[in-house]
Amino acid sequence: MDDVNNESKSNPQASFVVVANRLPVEQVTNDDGSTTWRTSPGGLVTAMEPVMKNQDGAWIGWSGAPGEKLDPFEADDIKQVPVELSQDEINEYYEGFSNATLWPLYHDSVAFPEYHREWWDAYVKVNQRFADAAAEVAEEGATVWVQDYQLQLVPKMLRDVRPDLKIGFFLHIPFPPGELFGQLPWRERILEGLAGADLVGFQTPEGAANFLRLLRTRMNYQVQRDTFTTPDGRRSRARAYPISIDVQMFEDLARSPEVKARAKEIRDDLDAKTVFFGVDRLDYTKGLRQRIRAFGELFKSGELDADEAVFLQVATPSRERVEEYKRLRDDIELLVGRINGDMGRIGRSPITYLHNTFPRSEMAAMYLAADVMVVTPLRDGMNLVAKEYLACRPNNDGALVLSEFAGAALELKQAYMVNPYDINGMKNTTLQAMNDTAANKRRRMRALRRQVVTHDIKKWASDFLGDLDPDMKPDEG
Ligand code: GDG
Repeated sequence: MDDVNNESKSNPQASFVVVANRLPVEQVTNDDGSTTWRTSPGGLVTAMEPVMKNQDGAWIGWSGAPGEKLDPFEADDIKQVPVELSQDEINEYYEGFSNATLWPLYHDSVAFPEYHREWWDAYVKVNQRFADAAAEVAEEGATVWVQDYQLQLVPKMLRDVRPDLKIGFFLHIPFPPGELFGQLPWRERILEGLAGADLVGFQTPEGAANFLRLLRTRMNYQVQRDTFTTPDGRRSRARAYPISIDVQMFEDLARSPEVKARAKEIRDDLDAKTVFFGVDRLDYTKGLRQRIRAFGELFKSGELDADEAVFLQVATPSRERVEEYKRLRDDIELLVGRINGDMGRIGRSPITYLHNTFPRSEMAAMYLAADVMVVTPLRDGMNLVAKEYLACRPNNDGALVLSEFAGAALELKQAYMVNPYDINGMKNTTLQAMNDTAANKRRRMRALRRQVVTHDIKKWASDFLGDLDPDMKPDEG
């Protein structure tokens, strides 16, 4: 993490602008009680860094705290342009419309989406604020890349005032089929909002196809292959750009002596022949209920022996103020407690459950310690955890159990594939992954790693930006 230069600039201008719900920085409190900003090294920042540095880039986003009026500042050569959100807007735009309407609706309605007109009003208002900020920061002819479901109205709002810009949009979560999307009382506004971009990117070809079909059937736009024409005659495209990870960074971690030593410590502490591992944000889309139920049954039937196998599940705290997430946490903890209570003994629990966030090196050590990685979302845009596990297996050992409903399943075909709604199927495939021959596992792992190594996060950014503006195809190096 890099310390940030807090020198403020009132009106930064940039030729490349990222617009995302959150800024890539977090506020930290020093020992003396003062606060500074540090860049938080997520995948998106890593992908954008080379472009940002070459291009004089700016990042527009919310700081994460309510009601903070902050001046633009510079962090790690990136101009940070904070957008303010009041507590009411956090409740209605962020926790409400983004996370209790769009999130469940776009994930197959695995939880019930709530529709409230006040939430929509806040969504429009906040999207307008982000669009205004982008319009102010972007230089003449600049490229602006808008990120994710919280900001789907921004492309059109921005184009209305700045037709000179090249506007890209990328959706990190699935884009649902028309049967589900059609529930949204504001469906046309969202479609128009997205269609304001020159290039609309999705995780999978299905997402792009769902969007294009809706443009044709609900909006009467002309659609030909991946190209659509808006009523004012502008031609734009919608395509799949499966996101990835910084493979080299994870592989370097996994090869480092510290992480290797820590992985050994974890294995010693778990003291099991087979370590199964899951790590997810505690989110109802991730299939945690079904996964834990499957493990509970495997331990109960004796197909897994609690003296020989352990299931390590890290559940990262997430959206803790949203009702559905509170319920989920209670359910999961009840389930884990019951299984460990029924099947454990003194000094030994079949499930080690951690509700916590860990540094990236600890994540790498856990990936390295795991014999079988279990990734079983009910629906997921991509799923980076699956790719991170593969990046951390340079010795080509280990096994990946993967839900066919993760976007990643389209690329990671050699995984042990499961339908997370089919508990028996999931149990059988998990056992198969454990018991398969070393040669089979190695063959699968080699192919999986080849896919990830040749499709990293830099290639993702470069493919998208190259299609949006061929002049700015960044260095993939
Ligand atoms: C959305 C889409 C899409 C988790 N716990 C810790 C930690 N993590 C990191 C993982 C991984 C990331 O969080 C989770 O990414 P996923 O892709 O698995 O899931 P979402 O958060 O739902 O992300 C998803 C993604 O956007 C990108 O487009 O793939 O489909 O839903 O990187 O490593 N990281 C650290 N400590 C933790 O405890 N350091």
